Amino acid sequence: SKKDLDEILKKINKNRTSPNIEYYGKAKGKNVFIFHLESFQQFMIDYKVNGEEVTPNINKFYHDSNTLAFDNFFNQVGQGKTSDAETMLENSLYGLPSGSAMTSYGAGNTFQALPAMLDQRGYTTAAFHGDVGSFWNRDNTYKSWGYQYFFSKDYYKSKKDYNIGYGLKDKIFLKQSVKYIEQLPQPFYAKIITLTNHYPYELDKKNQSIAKTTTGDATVDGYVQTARYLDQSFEEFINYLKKAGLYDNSMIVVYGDHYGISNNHKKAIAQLLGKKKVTSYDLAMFQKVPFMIHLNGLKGGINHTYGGEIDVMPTLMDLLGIKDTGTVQLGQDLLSNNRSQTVAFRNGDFVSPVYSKIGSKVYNNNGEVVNSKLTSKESKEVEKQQDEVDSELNMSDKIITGDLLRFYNLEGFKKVDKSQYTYKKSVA
Ligand code: GP9
Ligand code: MN
Repeated sequence: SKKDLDEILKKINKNRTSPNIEYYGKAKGKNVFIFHLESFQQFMIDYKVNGEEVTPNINKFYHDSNTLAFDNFFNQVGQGKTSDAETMLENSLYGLPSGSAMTSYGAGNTFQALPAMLDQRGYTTAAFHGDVGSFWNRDNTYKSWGYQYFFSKDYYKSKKDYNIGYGLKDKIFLKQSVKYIEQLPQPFYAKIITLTNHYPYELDKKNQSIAKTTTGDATVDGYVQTARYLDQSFEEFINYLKKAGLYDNSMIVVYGDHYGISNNHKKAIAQLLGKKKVTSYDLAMFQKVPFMIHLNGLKGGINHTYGGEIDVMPTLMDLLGIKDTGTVQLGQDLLSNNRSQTVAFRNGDFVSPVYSKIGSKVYNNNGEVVNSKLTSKESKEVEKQQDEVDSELNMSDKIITGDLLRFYNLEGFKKVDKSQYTYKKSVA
């Protein structure tokens, strides 16, 4: 009800951070790319197999002097996987405790999403993906989020060997996407969702350019091979942008949506990380995914703040110079100096620079279990963090399951009219 929303707003208002003036508005009016690296984890950055970098091009981008990268950035998805990542990135709301928010609420709910905000500021907004439009209910949800265009599989030329797994192979997908991107009126906001680096990490022979790992775990060992393919696809895409003259006037945001190797593969993970065995703490750290922002003239470097997908939208809004003093969002700008660094996982566990809580165990940042060593003051601190996490997840669930944004009049924002968007394309 409206009353729930008022209570939530009170808490959100208390947690609002102030933007970092060094970065505020730096991307104002620029084109924006959100480049989604499917199942791509942070540990792959600079990772080598037999002395060979698996993803040299993504590594180069990561270390570019105009790239701002975050090396303590966590995926926070639940069962909704990719769709949870998308929900967090563009709404700063969590996915649900079970199922997918996009599937269950994407069509019916009111949202105040980033694409809609930009749409209302004169941007062209478009999403690109090589799977069918109905997957994760994207074809409905994207309308609610203010996407003017959704180029799904129907928009792409396809032959039998163009596809693998869920859809088009990334290189083929990206090559054709650029033809559409070039025609978008600028400034635009374009989200590009890759697909090939997806479980079970299959790749046709001619696209294999690095040997599989040798953990003996069949679903794990192909991961570096499809990650390498993704790396090459990414490089090709960057080169297209340079050729099209879009590289220099765009903010390019690159992120990994969630783990590629699940916790069911502990032995293989230990081997990949060069450890005897992995603890729950190691597995929590294994949930890091890349988050990088490239923009000409942006002060780059590697930022160590703890954060996650929920924090992306406030970060981008500040960079774009969009006021967020009234928004209903649960994340905080990663560049803000007074942000909280407690990162919630969807199951209520959390990590932070000092203490992390996984199940009932409290870990320090050396990965040691410290439950019995905490002073009562420290225990209280951890409890406070847990309360913060629980309340954040709870608020998010209320907002989504109660469709609370329908009661909220965000200053300067016009309620999205879904009927003005159609993504139809006659299928040949
Ligand atoms: C499907 C793709 C995969 O279109 O986005 O989703 P995932 O299985 O990673 O959630
Ligand atoms: Mn995914």
